[in-house]
Amino acid sequence: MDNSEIFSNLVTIPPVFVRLDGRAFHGLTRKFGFAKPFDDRFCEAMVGVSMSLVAESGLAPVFAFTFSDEISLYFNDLPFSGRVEKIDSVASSYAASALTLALGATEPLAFDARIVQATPESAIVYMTGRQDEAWRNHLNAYCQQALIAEGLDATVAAEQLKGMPAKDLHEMMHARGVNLAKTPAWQRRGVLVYKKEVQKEGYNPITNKRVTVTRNMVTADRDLPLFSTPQGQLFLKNLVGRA
Ligand code: DGT
Ligand code: MG
Ligand code: MG
Repeated sequence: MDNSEIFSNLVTIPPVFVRLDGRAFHGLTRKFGFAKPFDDRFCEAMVGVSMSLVAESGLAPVFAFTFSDEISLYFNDLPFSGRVEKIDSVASSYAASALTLALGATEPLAFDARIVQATPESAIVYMTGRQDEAWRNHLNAYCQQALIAEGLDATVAAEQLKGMPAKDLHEMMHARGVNLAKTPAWQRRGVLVYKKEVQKEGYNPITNKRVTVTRNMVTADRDLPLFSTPQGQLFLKNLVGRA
């Protein structure tokens, strides 16, 4: 039989990132009236989706990193024998469903998905780059909001900020009494969701004794180190090395 499903055998090998990004979320954030430049409820919903992807989706990424409307999932082992179409479509549709439920949305929403081929070394570079992007996005979002509050049209504000060096954006907000180095860490550095080993007190009814057991708990770290520093690089090395 002629097989026209020409991409169905396209496979990739781990490690890889799968990056999900909300489709046209400028519209979604407007519809929901999310706070600008950062909305706690939206961020917590994205963190919830990331936790669900790590713990419950069956896809089993090692960790998830999220900021703005994107989530990067890191895989050391791939589901669906590495089949690209399956991985991208299941990950993005799972995220869309989970976010719809988390927000109580009454209209459908969507994520796109792409695979980023990695090595343990390039994974560290990738994560440092995404956190850089979170910082740039944070600077831009605050400045854009400030200009709009001063009466500028959104398009004009965006034009004015385009290509402005980070230092100048920082200065611009400083002049308005906002120190962008002091905003909540999750806004500046993103949120990491990963499995953390925790010791739990338990009780063995057979031996009638208290026991300490080690459990893997999915946790969200909202106070991340700066990945570009030596401490941050070590943090990433340990993270990427997890099985
Ligand atoms: P795309 O990804 O090309 O389909 O289009 P968008 O609109 O999703 O664009 P993108 O992904 O570059 O930008 C993310 C949008 O989400 C951007 O319009 C800002 C918005 N957004 C993200 N986080 C927040 C938030 O905390 N509050 C508000 N008000 N908006 C947010
Ligand atoms: Mg988007
Ligand atoms: Mg985005």
